[in-house]
Amino acid sequence: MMTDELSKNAQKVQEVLSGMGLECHVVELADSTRTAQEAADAIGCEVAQIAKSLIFRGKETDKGILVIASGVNRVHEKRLGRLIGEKIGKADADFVRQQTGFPIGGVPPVGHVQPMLTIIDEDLLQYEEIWAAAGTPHAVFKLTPQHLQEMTGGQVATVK
Ligand code: 5CA
Repeated sequence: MMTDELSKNAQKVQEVLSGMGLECHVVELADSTRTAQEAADAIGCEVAQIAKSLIFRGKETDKGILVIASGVNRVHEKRLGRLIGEKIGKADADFVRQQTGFPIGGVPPVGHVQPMLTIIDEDLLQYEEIWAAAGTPHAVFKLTPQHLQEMTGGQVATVK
């Protein structure tokens, strides 16, 4: 079930995608897409096909780090720290909002107020189609892993 008009945040994400010349369409669903499990249930896809955009925080530099992970994977923080050369911690809701401009549960892979170092979970590359959040806990869009790499310039790595 999609609504005709997108909410403000979802519209913002749609504009970013269109501005990049991508044929991606944001859809707003009646059901919650706040978590990867809820998003998969609402869409009717595997949880592993959900590209969850997670924000971490560099403990020394205080920089935001974006990890786009498969919905089934838990990010191994020590491994991620070794990869980027800095110890990392979890971001709280305020930090997420400050870095991305979006609320937890709706953080998209692109269109953030602060461009961030981006890591892409290699496990996402095996799927023909994946789904990402689009600005609200009810908005998502479908894309390919190739599109995800192009739009974010992210580094593909093992994150789990
Ligand atoms: N819309 C869905 C899938 S498209 C979504 O955004 N899923 S998510 O997994 O990327 O976003 C939820 C994530 O936000 C959780 O995995 C968790 O890492 C983070 N999170 C949830 N609650 C909090 C909180 N209170 N503080 C910090 N991070 C949180």
